[in-house]
Amino acid sequence: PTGTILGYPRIGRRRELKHAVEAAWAGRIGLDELERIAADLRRTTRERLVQLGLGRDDSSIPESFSFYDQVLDAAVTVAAVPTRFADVVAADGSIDLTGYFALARGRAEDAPLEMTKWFDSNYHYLVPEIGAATDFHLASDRLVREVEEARADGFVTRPTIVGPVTFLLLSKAADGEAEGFRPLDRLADLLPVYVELLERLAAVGAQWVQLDEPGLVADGFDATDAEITAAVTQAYELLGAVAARPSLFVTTPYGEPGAALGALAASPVEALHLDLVRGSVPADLDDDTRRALATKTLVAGVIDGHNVWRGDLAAAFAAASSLRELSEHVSVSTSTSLLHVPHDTADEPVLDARLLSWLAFADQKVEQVAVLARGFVQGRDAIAAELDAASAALADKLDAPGVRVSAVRERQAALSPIDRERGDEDERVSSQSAALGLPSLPTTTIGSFPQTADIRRARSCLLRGELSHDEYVALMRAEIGRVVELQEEIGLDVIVHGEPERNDMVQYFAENLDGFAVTTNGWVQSYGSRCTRPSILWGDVSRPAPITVDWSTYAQSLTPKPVKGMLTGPVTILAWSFVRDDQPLGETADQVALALRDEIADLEAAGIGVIQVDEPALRELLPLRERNRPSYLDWSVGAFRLAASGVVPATQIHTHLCYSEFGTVIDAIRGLDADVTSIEAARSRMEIVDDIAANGFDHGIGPGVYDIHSPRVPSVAEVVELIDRAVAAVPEKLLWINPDCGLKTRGYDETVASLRNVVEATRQVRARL
Ligand code: THG
Ligand code: ZN
Repeated sequence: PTGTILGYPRIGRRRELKHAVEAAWAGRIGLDELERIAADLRRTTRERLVQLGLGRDDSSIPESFSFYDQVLDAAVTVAAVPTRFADVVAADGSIDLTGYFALARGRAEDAPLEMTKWFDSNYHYLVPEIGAATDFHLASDRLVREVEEARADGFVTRPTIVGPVTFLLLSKAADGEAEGFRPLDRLADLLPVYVELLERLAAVGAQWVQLDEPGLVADGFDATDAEITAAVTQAYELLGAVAARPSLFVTTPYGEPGAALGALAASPVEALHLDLVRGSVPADLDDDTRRALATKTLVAGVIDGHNVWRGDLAAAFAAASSLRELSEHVSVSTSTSLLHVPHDTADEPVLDARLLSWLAFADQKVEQVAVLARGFVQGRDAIAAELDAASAALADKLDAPGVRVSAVRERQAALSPIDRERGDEDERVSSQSAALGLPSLPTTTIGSFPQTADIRRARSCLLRGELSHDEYVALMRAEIGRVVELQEEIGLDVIVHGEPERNDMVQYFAENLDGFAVTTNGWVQSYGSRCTRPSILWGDVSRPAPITVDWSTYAQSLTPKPVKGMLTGPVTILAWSFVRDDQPLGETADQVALALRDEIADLEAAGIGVIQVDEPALRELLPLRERNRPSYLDWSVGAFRLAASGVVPATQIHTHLCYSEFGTVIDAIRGLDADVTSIEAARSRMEIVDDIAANGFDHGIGPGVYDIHSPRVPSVAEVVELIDRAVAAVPEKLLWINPDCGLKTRGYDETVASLRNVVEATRQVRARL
C-alpha cells in the first residue's frame, strides 16, 4: 500500500466497546452478544477507513482491534499465562474470552496481571509473566478469524500483533523463577508459535502482517543492546524463512530503533516503519545497512499518532520523500497507532471553529495519510491544495489571540533562579512545626474522597442546566461538610476537603485556566475499558481567577485542624493533556507553574497552611532514552519548584507520586524539595523505605500504609506492621501516615473502615515510641 496507519482507536466513537465490555462483566449481556457488538465495531471501522481513503483490499487497513489490551492479546495468542491461571487453558490448548478477561481483571484468589505504562503514552498495558516452564503454543486464533471476517466482507486487511522481541522485553519473570532468569531467554521457544500464526494467517489470505517492535526504541530493559540486536536477528531470520507466510512489516513507533536498525535491515523482513515524528531519517548508516534498506519498503511514520495537531503537512511530505534516498519503495503512515487520539473532530460540537481547524483526531489523520499517499503517486502538485491549507492553518495559529499572550511572556522572561528556591530547610521545618502543631507520625489522606453517584449526578445536572450554579455549590459544600466531619470523627490530623467538585484532576484545572480547551467526545483509552478525555493545551496559560480557594477555605472554616489545599502539578497537567508542540515543553510547563504559583499564593493568603501539589505523572514523561533524561528532569523539576517556591517558610508543601519505583527517580524527588512526599508503598509491603533510607532522603515522607486499589480493608495489625517497618528504616520525625493514593474510586464503607484502622494503628505505634 502507499498509505497506511499503524492502528485505529478501538473503543468506539461513543465508547461502544467500553459499554459493551462492562455490560458483559456485569452479566447484563452474554459473551456472544459482546462478540457480535465487537464484530460490528470492526466492520464500522473498516468501512470508515475506506471512506477516509485507505485501500479496501491492499492490506493498508490494520486489524488492530482489542477487547482490552494488545499485549494481553499477544500473551493469550501464545499462551503466556502464569501458573495461577493455568486452568484458563482448555484441554485442547485454547484460551477463551472468559480466560482472557480473568487475566486482565483477576479472580477471587488470583491477582490479575500487573498493569504498567506503554512507552511514553498515557496508555497502560498488562505485563505478561513468563517462566522457564511457560508452555508457549498457539492458544487463540482470534487474529486469524478477524482476517477471515474482513475477507468475507470483501476486505484484505493487515493483521497486527506485538512482535516477539518486544513481547518478551515487556514481560516479567514469573514469581519464583531462578535468579537471573529473563523472559528474553525463552525467545527460541516462543518463535515457533509466531511461525504457526504466520502460516495460519497466510492460509486465510493475509498478504501482510504487522509486527510491532517499540521495545527497540527504549532503554532500561533487562538486556544489553547487543543482546537485543541478536534477538532481533534470531527472530526475523527465523520468521523470514517461513515458506508460506504473509510479507513482514516491522514497526518501531515512539522513537528510534538505534542499534537494532542494522539487524532489522539485514533480516528478510519486507517492510520497515520508522517514526519520523520522534526520530529522524537515519543518517550515519554503514554500507551494509544502506544496501539492505534499499531492498525494503520503508514506511515513513510522519503523521503524529501521539498528539492532536493538524501539523505541518508539507514538512511531513518532505520527510517521507527524503526516505526515497534510501529506497525506491516508500510508503506513508502514522508515527504510532492512532490509539492515543480521539476519533473525530467532527464529534466536537462546542469547540471553537478556529481551534478545530488546527486539530486532527484519528479520522483527520487517516485523511492526511491518504493525501500524502496520493502525493506519492501523483506528485506533489496533485496535493498542493491540501498542503497549502495545512500551512495556512499553522500560520493562522501563529498569531491567533491567546496563542502568544504578552503578559504571560513578559512574566516568564523576568524569571530568575531565585524564583525556584524554597529557602533554608531547617527554618522551614521549625516554623512549620510551630505553625501546625502536629503530633508525631501525623495522619492524612492523599486528597480525594469517594466520588459518590450523588456527586456525579449533581455534576451532570449542572451540565444539563437542571441545577443552577448556586444549587450545585450548595450540594458540594454539603458534601465537603460531611467529609470534614468524618475525618475529624475518625481522628485524622491533616484534613482534606475531598475534591467532590472535580471531574478529573487535570480536566478540572484545564476548565479553569486560559489556554486550554476541553472536548465533549474526545475519549482516549487509558487501560482496558477505562478512558480519559485529555484537555487540549493550545495557547499561553494563565489563571483568570482563583480556582480552589473557595472550596479549601470553606473546609478550613469547619475545623480547627489544618486543611490541606489540593492542586495538580505542572508536569502532570502536561502529561495528561494534548500539549502545543510549537515551543519546548519546559516553557509550557513554566506557564502552568506560574498559574499554580498564583493559586498557591492565594491559598496561603486565605489561611491554608498545607498545600499539596500532586505529580503522579513525573515518572510517566521520563524519556525512553537515557540520554534525554537529564534535560527532562531539569525542566520538570524546575517547573514544580517554580509553582511551589512562592510561599513563606511556615507553609508546608506536599507532593504525591503514584508509584513505588522510588529508586529510579530519587534524584528528581529530592529535587522537587517538597516538605512532604507521599508515595505508594503498601503493595510492595514497605520495601521502598529501604530505598528511602539508603538514599539518605531527609524530607518528610509518607509511604502508603494501605493499598487503595482494592476494596479490601486492612486490619489494624497489618497497618501496625507496615508502620513498624517504616519506623525501623526512616527517622520517625520524617514519617507521615497515609493511604497509597486518593480514595475517589473507592466506596464509603471500605474507606471509613480502612481509615479507622489506620488511625488506630498509628495510635498504637505512637504509644510505644
Ligand atoms: N486522570 C487523567 N489521566 C490519568 C489518570 C487520571 N492517566 C493515568 C491514570 N489516571 C489512568 N487511570 C485511570 C483511572 C480511571 C479512569 C481513567 C483512567 C476512569 N475513567 C472513566 C471511565 O472510563 O469510565 C471516565 C471518567 C469520567 O467520566 O470522567 O475511570 O486520573 N486525566
Ligand atoms: Zn496516587
